[in-house]
This record gives sequence, structure tokens and C-alpha cells, in this order.
Amino acid sequence: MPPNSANSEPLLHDEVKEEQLEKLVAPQAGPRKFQIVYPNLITFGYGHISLLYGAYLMFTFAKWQTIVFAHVMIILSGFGITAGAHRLWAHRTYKAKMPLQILLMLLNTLAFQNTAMDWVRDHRLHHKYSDTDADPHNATRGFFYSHVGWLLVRKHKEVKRRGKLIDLSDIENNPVLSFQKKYAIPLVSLVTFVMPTVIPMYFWGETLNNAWHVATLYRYVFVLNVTFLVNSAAHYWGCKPYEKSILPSQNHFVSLFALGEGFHNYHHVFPWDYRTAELGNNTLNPTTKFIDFFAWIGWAYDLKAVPDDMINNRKSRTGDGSSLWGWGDKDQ
Ligand code: ST9
Ligand code: ZN
Ligand code: ZN
Repeated sequence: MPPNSANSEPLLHDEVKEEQLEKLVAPQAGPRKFQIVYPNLITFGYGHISLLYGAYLMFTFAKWQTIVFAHVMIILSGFGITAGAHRLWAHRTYKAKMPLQILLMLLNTLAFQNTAMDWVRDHRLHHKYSDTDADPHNATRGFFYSHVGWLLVRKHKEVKRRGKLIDLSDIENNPVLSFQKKYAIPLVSLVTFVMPTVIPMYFWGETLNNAWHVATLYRYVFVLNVTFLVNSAAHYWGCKPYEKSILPSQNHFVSLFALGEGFHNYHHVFPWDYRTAELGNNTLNPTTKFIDFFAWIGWAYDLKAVPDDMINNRKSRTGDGSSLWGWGDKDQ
């Protein structure tokens, strides 16, 4: 079983009171009965069949404009997750003025990964209790569970118990995110599903079938899976130059698709760095460039980055000796 950084502490028992929870480590993958949520199984099943069908249509019947449109939206909605939900709202690695917050909220809605408020709650738990039963996508339960399985079953009671203790005051007091939560159903219907289907039909005469399966479902489920890879593949494969005792790893393949979010060993060690990576890794990091651009026009500010000497100290103390790019060159 993979290591739990606080293994020496006692395990949690059911009867432990809420105020004691903070001091106790969550069980890593205790015995568990899964309660399957069948409507999710059906919708995710339909979504994934549509992903494959949409990919087939791209190579056969869809218009090139629809394909370009779908991929532009993949990147834009990806920024709604990486620069928005992840680096801005979950980790507060930088601050954003109102126009950028609104833009990111809309892009985040296009990606529809629950409301940003719920996303942040789960993600803060993921960092605080990584790879234990209090982590919503606990990777010690296997690749499939951490990828998508966790969305097909009721959450572990430790997630709900410990999730109540997570401080979300900044998020709950954010008017843009409150708006997104309040109008989630009309916003998601319109931005995630109706608008991307109607635009190709109206502007370049695409068929409903192609627009729905390529611009809407392929585009949506593709981004979901790239996001899921950060929770699964980047907790399984890659090197650990910063902290060898944890599962999160530097996975360049994931970074390539996830707009720079695959440098996961670094990110779990320094979650407050807006780059989520060392400077040298920024070539595979379009999200950092996105934030830099908005900092340049003055919409993003107070960007936080870890000083190089702190990174190097940490590497030499707790890293696995691999290089920046993780080729295992211990001398670099
Ligand atoms: C989706 C999720 O979008 C995606 C998340 C991915 C995260 C990835 C992070 C990776 C890092 C960043 C990389 C980005 C890369 C991007 C690249 C882009 C190119 N704390 O949830 P419910 C309590 S899926 C505290 O129903 P169940 C709470 O009281 C797609 N309490 O639990 C709550 O009530 P409320 C769209 C918590 O019944 C109540 O429990 N979404 C917490 O066990 C009930 O909550 C879907 O398809 C907590 N953390 O059901 C929906 N959680 O909310 C999928 C819960 O009112 N989800 N509580 O406060 C579901 O259907 C359900 O959540 C469930 C569990 C079936 C999974
Ligand atoms: Zn994070
Ligand atoms: Zn992680």
C-alpha cells in the first residue's frame, strides 16, 4: 500500500467526535461498501459512447469549422478549470479583478465540472487528505476509482465528515461564484449544452447530430477525461523530484493535455504557486502563460511563486533525485 505521510498517527474510528477529527489521520482505503449511483452510471456511459461517436464524426462527416470550434472550446473551457477553479479559487495563487473573474466563471461553466464552489470544496479536501478515504478521489482505491469511479458512487463518509471542517469562507463570499451556484441549472444548460450546439448549426449550417456529438459531447467529455487524468495518471506515473513519499507525480503526458496541470508532485508540495511547476517546466504550461497575459493587462495580480532556493532545498531533502524533466538523471 502506498505510504501515508502521517502513518504513525492513530486511525480514525467512527465514534471520534468532530472536534477531534482535525488531529487524526483518515484511513487510507478502509473496508467499504460501494453504493452505486445508477443515473450517473447511465449518463457517464452515454457521455463516453458519445465521445467515441463524436471522434468518429470528426474524421467522417463533421465540418472543419465544427472541429476547430470544438477544440477552441476545449482550450477555453480548460482554462475555466485550470486558471479559474484550480489556481484562482481553490488555491488562491493569484488575485483576479472582476472582469477576469466573470470570464473565468463563464469558461468554468462551459467545462461544467459541478459548480466551482463544490469543485473547490472537493479539491481542498483532496489536498488536505490526499490519497486517504477523506480524499474524494482517493487514488489508493485504484486507477479507475480515482479517474471516474468516485463519481459513480456515493461519497465516503470521511469526505462528508471532514469536508464540513474545510474553510470555504472566501468562496462562499465570492459574488461571482454565488451567482454561478444560484443560476447553475439555466447557466449550465445554456453555456455547456445549448450554445455549443446552436452556434455550429446557425453560423455554418452544421447538422444537429454533428453539432451535438462533436461540439457539445465530445468537447465536454474530452475535457472531463483530461481533468480526471490529473487525479488518476498523475497520482500513479511519473517521477517525484520534490517529495518521494507521496503518490502525486510529475507526469508530462498529462501536462501536455491538461494545460500544464500534470506537474503534480510539485503542485502537491507547493500548492500556492500560480505556475504549479518550476520555471523550467513552463513550456508545457499554457495556463501560466494565460495568467501572465492577464497580469500584463492588469486583470490578474499578486501572483505567488515559490523562490528557487526553497524549491532546491526541498528537492535535496525529500526528492527522489530525478531531474526537472524527470528523466532520472540524478546529477542534474
Ligand atoms: C465533475 C467533477 O465535474 C470533476 C472534478 C475533477 C477534479 C479534478 C482536480 C484536478 C486538479 C486540476 C486539474 C485541472 C485540469 C484541467 C484540464 C483541462 C484541459 N465536503 O455530492 P453529493 C455533503 S463530474 C463536505 O450529492 P453523494 C454535503 O452536505 C461532471 N460535504 O454526495 C452535500 O450537500 P451540499 C459533472 C460534502 O450523495 C451532500 O454531502 N458533475 C462534500 O455522496 C451531498 O453531496 C456530475 O456529473 C465535501 N467535499 O453523491 C455530478 N461532498 O452539496 C457528479 C459532499 O448541498 N457528482 N458533501 O452541501 C454526483 O453525482 C455526486 O456528487 C456523487 C456523490 C454521486 C459523486
Ligand atoms: Zn490543486
Ligand atoms: Zn492530486
